[in-house]
Amino acid sequence: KFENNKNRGAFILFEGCDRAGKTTQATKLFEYIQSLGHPVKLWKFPERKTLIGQVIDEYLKKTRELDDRTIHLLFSANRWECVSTMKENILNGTTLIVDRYAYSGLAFSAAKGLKLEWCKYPDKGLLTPDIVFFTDLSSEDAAKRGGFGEERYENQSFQKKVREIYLSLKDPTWKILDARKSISELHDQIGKMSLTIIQKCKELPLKEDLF
Ligand code: ADP
Ligand code: 2DT
Repeated sequence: KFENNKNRGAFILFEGCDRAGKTTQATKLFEYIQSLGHPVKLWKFPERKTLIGQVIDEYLKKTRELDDRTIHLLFSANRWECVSTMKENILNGTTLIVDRYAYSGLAFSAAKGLKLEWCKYPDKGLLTPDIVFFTDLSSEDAAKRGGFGEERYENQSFQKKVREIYLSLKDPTWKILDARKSISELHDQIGKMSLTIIQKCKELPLKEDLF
């Protein structure tokens, strides 16, 4: 289960509801880490460019209908098809900043009524993030950040359910951030914690034991 991997990169994950600032913070963190000269890449799930990703994209754009379990499994397969590349990057010393991952899979599918245990299974054994930043924002505050978009799930009542599931996961390792703070205040907080984890990870094995 463990690799002997000195000087590996870190796997830094951002999770949270729509509009909570994940993309803003992931991008700022990427620029910051890059400016310090560390090898770093920015990733986003779903990865819409692969064959599976294209089907997911159509589903999100509502040009394709799929059964709830089918789309759940496709989101998971979309992570599995990227995992060897992610692993290769990390073991080569590149830090990955990832925008959404398996926790989004749990929160969004469970919010539709699927059982959490069922939802977890397909992602069991995926690469485990070294740190998870959960940007927390109420659906009311999220709605104030401009109208929701046209994609599936982009409405206040569904986002409220998603947030409840996320918070019920209560993973003690998550760093829960108050997304109402200013962009720069959040960035300072995230930047400091990320540098610490990047140093620490150099000596720690990369884990593949998600869920
Ligand atoms: P997400 O990726 O979580 O959906 P974004 O980073 O795209 O969120 O941010 C959604 C919107 O909120 C954008 O218009 C962004 O500029 C704005 N935003 C992001 N962070 C903050 C913040 N801390 N305070 C106020 N507005 C923010
Ligand atoms: P954005 O590209 O705006 O983040 O929207 N989703 C994502 C799932 O339902 N399951 C998953 O496993 C993942 C990664 C969250 C992507 C949308 O897809 C949802 C919002």
